[in-house]
Amino acid sequence: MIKLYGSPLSPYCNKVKIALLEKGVNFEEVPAPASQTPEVLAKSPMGKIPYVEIGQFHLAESTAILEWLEDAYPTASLLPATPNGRARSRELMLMFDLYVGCGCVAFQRHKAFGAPLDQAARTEARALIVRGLAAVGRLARLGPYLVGDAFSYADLAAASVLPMVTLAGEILGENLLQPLAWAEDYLTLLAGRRTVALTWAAREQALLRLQDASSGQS
Ligand SMILES: N[C@@H](CCC(=O)N[C@@H](CS)C(=O)NCC(=O)O)C(=O)O
Repeated sequence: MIKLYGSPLSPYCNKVKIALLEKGVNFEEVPAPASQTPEVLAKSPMGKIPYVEIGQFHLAESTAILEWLEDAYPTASLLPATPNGRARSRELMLMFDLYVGCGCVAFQRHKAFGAPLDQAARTEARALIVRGLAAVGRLARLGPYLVGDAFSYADLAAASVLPMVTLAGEILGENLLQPLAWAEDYLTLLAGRRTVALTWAAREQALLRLQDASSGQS
């Protein structure tokens, strides 16, 4: 059985989890923090989460794991049929991973762990989110999924990052998704998908647990 190491708060872990659920692959989630211990570095060379264990084979980097899954379980494909569609789906996933999600990290750390978030950091992180979402808006062709009529890499990246955008918006006191006219309907569509709903619920629970733990400390 595939073991997925990581945390429900990590968008990269959630990408992989949603893919596993979408493909109906048997897997076990193993809660694990990012770490620089030799044991973790042997499985994840940067010490980051997620990483997976597939028998004796270890693999890190969410996109490499997705591609492995796509090769190993090509039915229930998470990529569109055409080369252009596949490339667009991958491109959109990168917009979420590299820009929108990265901008959200500071807000999530602030919420979950009480990490400091001063005005300069907020402004910089907000700008990255806004720019990334504008890029998503330029590329997306809702049909009703981001690249046509089937749920693909682009959507599982969106499903992993958009809850963080909502959280960042709550902290900033604004709806960061407002420029995307389709965002509300799209979020409803995602919420209705079992694989996404399960992942969002686990994320919410993990956030609440952390907040309870930190309020217990104060
Ligand atoms: N490019 C990596 C990013 C993974 C990543 O940055 N994970 C975070 C948790 S969300 C982490 O492990 N951070 C700890 C670190 O950077 O050392 C992927 O797609 O898997």
